[in-house]
Amino acid sequence: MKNQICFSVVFVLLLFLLLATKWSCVEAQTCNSSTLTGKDPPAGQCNTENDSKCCEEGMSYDTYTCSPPVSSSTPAILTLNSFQEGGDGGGKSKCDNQYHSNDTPVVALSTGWFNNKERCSNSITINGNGKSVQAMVVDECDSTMGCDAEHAYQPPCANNTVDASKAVWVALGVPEESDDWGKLEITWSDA
Ligand SMILES: *[C@@H]1O[C@H](CO)[C@@H](O)[C@H](O)[C@H]1NC(C)=O
Ligand SMILES: *[C@@H]1O[C@H](CO)[C@@H](O)[C@H](O)[C@H]1NC(C)=O
Ligand SMILES: CC(=O)N[C@H]1CO[C@H](CO)[C@@H](O)[C@@H]1O
Repeated sequence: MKNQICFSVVFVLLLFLLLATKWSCVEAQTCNSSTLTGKDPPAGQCNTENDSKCCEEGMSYDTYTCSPPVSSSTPAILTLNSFQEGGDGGGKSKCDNQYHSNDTPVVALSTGWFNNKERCSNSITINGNGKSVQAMVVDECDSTMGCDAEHAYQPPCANNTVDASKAVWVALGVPEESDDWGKLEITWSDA
């Protein structure tokens, strides 16, 4: 009996050690920041719908593999994106390989927060402009790549971007004429 308890204790300790090693390995998969050099998009290829930025020849753009830590009130920058066909979001959304109407509250998250589709189809709660809205995660706002056809010839995203459909902006009550429209400091959390 005593041996059995001893064995269990050792087993639990070993298991703990194994998990701890695994965790530290995940953490050791460290954040990498780098830069990429912009190229001018082919004529007429960059969609500037609603002030979307296009890459410029020779410009240096920062890239990030990680995002800041997520909490119950994660600071972020809300930007505006069209997830519709032909919109400035480029192709179909990564999570479901579909387009989404501007009237549906959906978002793309920076690469670190997107975390290899971990948050796909989950809702997040966005607080901004004194209001709150829930939106579904459908896409990645790629912080590691950009300035190519896949990314609609736009620069890589920042590491703290919540790129949202028009419906999110409307739900937060941001007036379309205001200076905040298209770029707003918000906080978000997993819903
Ligand atoms: C960081 O990313 C860049 C670009 O993807 C790559 O060239 C470089 O080797 C990476 N560095 C590390 C330490 O992973
Ligand atoms: C996020 O980007 C900022 C610069 O905008 C940088 O200072 C910070 O280190 C980045 N954080 C991570 C986790 O990569
Ligand atoms: C995503 C978004 O808000 N798209 C808008 C861009 O501007 C055109 C024209 O004003 C609107 O029709 C889109 O809804």
